[in-house]
Amino acid sequence: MINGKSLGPVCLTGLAIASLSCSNLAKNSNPNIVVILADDMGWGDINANGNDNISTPVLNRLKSESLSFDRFYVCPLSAPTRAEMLTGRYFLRTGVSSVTRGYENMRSDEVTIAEVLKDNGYSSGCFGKWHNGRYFSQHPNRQGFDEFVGFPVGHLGYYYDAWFLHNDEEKQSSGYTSDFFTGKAIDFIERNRDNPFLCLVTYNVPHSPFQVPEKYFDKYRQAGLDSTLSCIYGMVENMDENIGKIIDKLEELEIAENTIVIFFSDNGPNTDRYNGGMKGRKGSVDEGGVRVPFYIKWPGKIKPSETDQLAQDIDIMPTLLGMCGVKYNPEKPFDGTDLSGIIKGNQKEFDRLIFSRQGNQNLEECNSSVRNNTYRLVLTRRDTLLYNMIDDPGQLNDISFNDKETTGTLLDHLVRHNEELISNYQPVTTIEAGFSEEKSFTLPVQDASLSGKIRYSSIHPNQSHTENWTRDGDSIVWTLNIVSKGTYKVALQYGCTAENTGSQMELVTGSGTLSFMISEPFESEILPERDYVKRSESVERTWSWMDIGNVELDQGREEITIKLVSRSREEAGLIKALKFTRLN
Ligand SMILES: [Ca+2]
Repeated sequence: MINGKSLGPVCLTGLAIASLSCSNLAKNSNPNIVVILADDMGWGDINANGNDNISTPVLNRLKSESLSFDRFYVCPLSAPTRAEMLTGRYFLRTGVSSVTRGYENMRSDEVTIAEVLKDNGYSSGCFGKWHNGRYFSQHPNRQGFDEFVGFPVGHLGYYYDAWFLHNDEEKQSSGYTSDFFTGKAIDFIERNRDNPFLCLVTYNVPHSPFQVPEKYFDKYRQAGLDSTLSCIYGMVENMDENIGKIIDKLEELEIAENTIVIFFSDNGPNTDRYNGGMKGRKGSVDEGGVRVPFYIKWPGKIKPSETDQLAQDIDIMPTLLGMCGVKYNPEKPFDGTDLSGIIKGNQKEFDRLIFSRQGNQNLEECNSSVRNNTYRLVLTRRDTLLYNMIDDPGQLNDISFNDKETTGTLLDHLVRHNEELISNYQPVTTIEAGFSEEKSFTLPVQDASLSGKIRYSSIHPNQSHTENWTRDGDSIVWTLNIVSKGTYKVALQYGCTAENTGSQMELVTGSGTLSFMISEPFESEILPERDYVKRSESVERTWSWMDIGNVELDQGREEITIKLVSRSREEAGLIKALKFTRLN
């Protein structure tokens, strides 16, 4: 008996160790992946790209240790680039076409790189800006990321102590956002050091509003740069330091050799500034709007060098799967190309067509372009322009009249490419809610339609609130598709001075009308001024919540309206959002 008792556990322990080391061996053959994405940073915002006014020692070193793609292209705006990176497909196929009002939403049945890697034993985390949909099925947790610490929309209103989502839970951070997201990414890397992981770090800089800790700003201001540039370069330098912390952590954990690190930006620079003499900036389909730095590093596996191979964001997913040896047959075909052969140096560079476009309109109503090794053809609402990018990288001389053949050929490619995309394009702007696993959902006013005199607090609906509730009968309405019937407790996010309390309001849904009154004052305050440049975004304020009662939402199409019935004074207050918490 004594022998039996002591033998049992020994055998079990031995087996457990054997199986653990066996699975670790299998897992460790897959490299970790860290993808770092900047927001509104141009090709020229790196010292190693010829910018003597900015200090980016970490990115300089990363470039020198990487294969640097010097002809790397993304979309003119944020959400489209992110959808293309995540799926390997042109943004219009994914439902995405712009940056706000639901046009940033990616279809939930798109298969992301995180989902594929997860199926292959990876853990996955996303830290920072998401911008491909805020609602339940579009959330990073339902698009393959085990962990999300960030914000779902196009920008934050305030970069200190910001409100963010930890998975589905809303929390308040502390400190400057880039520092905060870096800390969370490092924490994820530490916890996952022993298994393969995908860590996506999506900084929200140097996107506006222009806020950065003082010392970064002061350095550039004292060097004589203007406030805007000082803040932008300060934001980039702070990000550069934070990227250094991530790279140092990989080395400290001794996993750098088995980790692929990628750095790039989501579109061209957000202001006119040094960008290597290229034409265009963020939003433009010219070279400067869509060409960004792209570095890929894998010590011992990727030879540090520079390539002029044309490449783009839709190549990232097929290339990473190729680098990791992950077999995957996409049901929805990739538009991108697996460049792992180019990266390993066993495939010759090749010419190809890189398409760029804005929005979801037909070609006559937007700007578009197509690029190959030699030429860029640009189609605007008025003109068809052709540039020789080797002789004329700044796009100064239109040669379409002299080279009608190339113009005709490229125009033909551009038109056929766009006809196919536009004819299959379907936006996902209707809000989907009421999933059985969904505990609550929030409807921000930025996704509502406003009527009467009610207006947004900024020209950008993103992160705005509504104001000017000054006329009885005015309302705002959200259109939803409710997946399953449920009863919800509803709360209103608002601000209202003591003298403006007492207005009669209504919440109207398909199942009836709920009357309520804003009776509890909340003096909503604008957060302390920390902008270095006057903002076009909404100011950020403090908010309160009030319960307004319970409602039933039926399955199917639902319109949810907040209506001002009768004011007690001039204005009824400020309204930011509605929150629905499921009771059953
Ligand atoms: Ca951007």
